[in-house]
Amino acid sequence: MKLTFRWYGEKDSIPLQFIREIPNMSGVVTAVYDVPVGEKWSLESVQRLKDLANSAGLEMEVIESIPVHEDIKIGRPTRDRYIENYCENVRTVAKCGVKCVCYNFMPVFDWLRTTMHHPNPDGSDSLAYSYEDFLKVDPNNLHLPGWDESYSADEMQSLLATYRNISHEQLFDNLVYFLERVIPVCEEVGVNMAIHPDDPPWDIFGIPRIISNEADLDRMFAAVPSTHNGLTLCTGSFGAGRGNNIVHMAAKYAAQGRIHFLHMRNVLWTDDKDSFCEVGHCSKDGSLNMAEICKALIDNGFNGYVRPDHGRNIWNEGGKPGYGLYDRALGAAYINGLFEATEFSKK
Ligand code: DNO
Repeated sequence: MKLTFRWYGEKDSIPLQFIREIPNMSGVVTAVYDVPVGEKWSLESVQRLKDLANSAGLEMEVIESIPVHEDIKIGRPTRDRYIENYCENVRTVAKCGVKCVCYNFMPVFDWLRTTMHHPNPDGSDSLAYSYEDFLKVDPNNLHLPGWDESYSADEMQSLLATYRNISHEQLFDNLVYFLERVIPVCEEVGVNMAIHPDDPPWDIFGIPRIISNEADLDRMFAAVPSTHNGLTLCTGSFGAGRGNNIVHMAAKYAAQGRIHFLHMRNVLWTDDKDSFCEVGHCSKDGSLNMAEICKALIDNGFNGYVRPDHGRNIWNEGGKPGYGLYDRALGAAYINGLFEATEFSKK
């Protein structure tokens, strides 16, 4: 595996040198953040990120994300222009040595939590989703740090209204339409697309979500079989869905050569509904068996990019919720240990 770390570009408060000092760290996962969704990224802006990473001794082989414009997800006539831009962006990042692009196809909302500061028994705090609190959430008044995009209340309302008239089938067809045009470019330039699952993996606010479980992935891969059409196995996102067997999914999609990117984190299911909170990375801290997941991946030939996903807020760090340095660095150390031990035990 290749260990990587998410870095939010020059505005990130975490210096590249600190990332470089994490054991076994190979590179950063980043994006161009100052171009509106759907527009083209200049070669210079991507090259600048690469140069910064390289001069700190880090690679930049993974982009997270090139966001997908809502018109593509909705299937508006303007989608063709945005898809062309998307293809152009894939070509541009490939020119700078990028091998993997993480993206999602969630309407309007990327990850959703009901609190950014759930107090944990160990004194840390973390992101959490509570079924009870979700019932009180007003979708028109959400402020969730870390998203690729944010909307005004009016835009949010009109988008929600549009999506309430879009079925799962239509959304899926729009994903296939997008992939049928983007994947050939990826084949040409050697980039793997890695779709990020819905987080949490179920419909929210009455709008459809289509990458929530194994059946959804199978349908997507059947429609566009190229192995450049792959996934980001986000253990925490899929793992919030109690019907998802992550060990089985890890084994199956690793064997198919479709896991291009791995987000490793644990979640703890906190009630008998669908509430969960984010915890430390170790198996003992949460509801997922991280060692079994790692073994399933390695046994089935996984050798891709990995990054520690959201950490808790520990040691009074503050900063971007989920994306502080400290607990993600602990997560990286844990991932190193898991992979090393699992690989060693196979010898
Ligand atoms: C959350 C992240 C997601 C992810 C996007 C990919 O912390 O895992 O925001 O970057 O869904 O497009």
